[in-house]
Amino acid sequence: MSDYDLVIRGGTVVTAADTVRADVGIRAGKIVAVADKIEGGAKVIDASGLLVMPGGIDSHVHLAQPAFGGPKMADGFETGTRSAIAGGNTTVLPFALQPRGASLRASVTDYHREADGQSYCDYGFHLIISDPSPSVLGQELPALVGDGYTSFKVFMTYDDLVLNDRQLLEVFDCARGCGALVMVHCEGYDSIKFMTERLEAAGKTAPYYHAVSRPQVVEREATHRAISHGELIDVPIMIVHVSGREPMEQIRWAQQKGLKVYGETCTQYISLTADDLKGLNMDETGGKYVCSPPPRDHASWEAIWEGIRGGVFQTFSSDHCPFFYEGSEGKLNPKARTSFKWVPNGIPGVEVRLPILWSKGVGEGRITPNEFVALTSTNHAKIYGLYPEKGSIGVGFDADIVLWDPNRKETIRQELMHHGSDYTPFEGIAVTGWPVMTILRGAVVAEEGRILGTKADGKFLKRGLSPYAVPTGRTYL
Ligand code: DUC
Ligand code: ZN
Ligand code: ZN
Repeated sequence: MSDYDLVIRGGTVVTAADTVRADVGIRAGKIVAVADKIEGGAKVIDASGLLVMPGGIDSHVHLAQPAFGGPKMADGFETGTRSAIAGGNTTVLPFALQPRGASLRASVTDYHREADGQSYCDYGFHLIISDPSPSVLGQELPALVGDGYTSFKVFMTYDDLVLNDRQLLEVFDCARGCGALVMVHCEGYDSIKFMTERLEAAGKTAPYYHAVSRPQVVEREATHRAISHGELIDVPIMIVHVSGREPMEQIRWAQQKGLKVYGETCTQYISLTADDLKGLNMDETGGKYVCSPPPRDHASWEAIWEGIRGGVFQTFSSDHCPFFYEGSEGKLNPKARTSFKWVPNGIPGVEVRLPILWSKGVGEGRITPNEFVALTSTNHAKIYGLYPEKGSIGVGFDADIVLWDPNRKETIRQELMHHGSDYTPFEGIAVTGWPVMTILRGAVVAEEGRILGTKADGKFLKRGLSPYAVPTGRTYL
């Protein structure tokens, strides 16, 4: 009998730290050897000419989630995680959303009903807190953190999600007490509402005005406010989906001050612009690109790269938030045609995150392959309490691996996608670098766009506390 269930032979192993020519030996779903030459193996995969990298961890995806003005998301767990593995990912962290007035624990149970047995890759949940009542803050959240839901997301906008400043402070204080990490959606509610009403009054209702209604100053103001609240409470926070220079500079300023403020950016902020939202009228394609914060402009892409290269951003995610384009449930539904404010807010992207970052980042000389791994896998594992089971290639890690062809040229097209949406907003983007095989805990689950795994493969990940969530100790109280 062989020592190994699987040996990946002849490839180049790339981690966040190193690039080495090495074979990888796998037993019982774990990496048990990384060495110059590994003999044997019940099964052998020839990885000559390929890079052997940790499977992607996408710590920001929305699946089966009723929110953001959407009648129905285009992906539940089955199609969303299918798309994830086709794109080289092995773990996703979606959200369990608490509707106002509901118990958080009951909401988590509902999401498990959607996910368990329906997931092609491993998954955990962040909690979205929309109603920080005394029982949520006092009992439910501490208990859920103990059960492995160790990060929360809070919103500074949206009628049914927004928290006021006092509520933000209360959630931050609770997170500090529990050791949880808070993710913050930074766009100012009142500013957006003001802008939206003025635009609508002027008859400016087409999808493009979604971007006009929430310019960078709206994101910058909220980012600064969140940072200030985090400083007051002394709780580390993660500013998610950062779209351009203005919010990026706020995060950099906070980091230079020694505050524990982390940054996430996403695929759309290096590959789409607000001009994509322009259509002649409601029947045009602008709605396909409606997401928040909106994509900005080419100067913003450069600012995002500055933040990536300068270490302002630790994670690069998709913010996969898929809706249909056509049909009564889609972005063109009758109500959405009356104003941009009703267009379901979000875009699919879990499958193209890795190729677009590789191509524009590594391929165009902006980041190294090791930085790519850190941004797409290792840092997600470290920040969200999955390390050292997930996020690298070394003895003891789960055998979650993507075999990557750095020379493979593809053009992103809807026909290649495995998601539930009827379109991709990244249609036509040419990339060099593509996932050719995805391995989840030692089993090949996707190869060359073919899905070989099953929706029973993914397991729920009870996450540990994040070392990134430890307060600085500089308190105002
Ligand atoms: N925020 C997200 O995180 N995703 C989609 C829309 C939004 O506002
Ligand atoms: Zn958000
Ligand atoms: Zn999101």
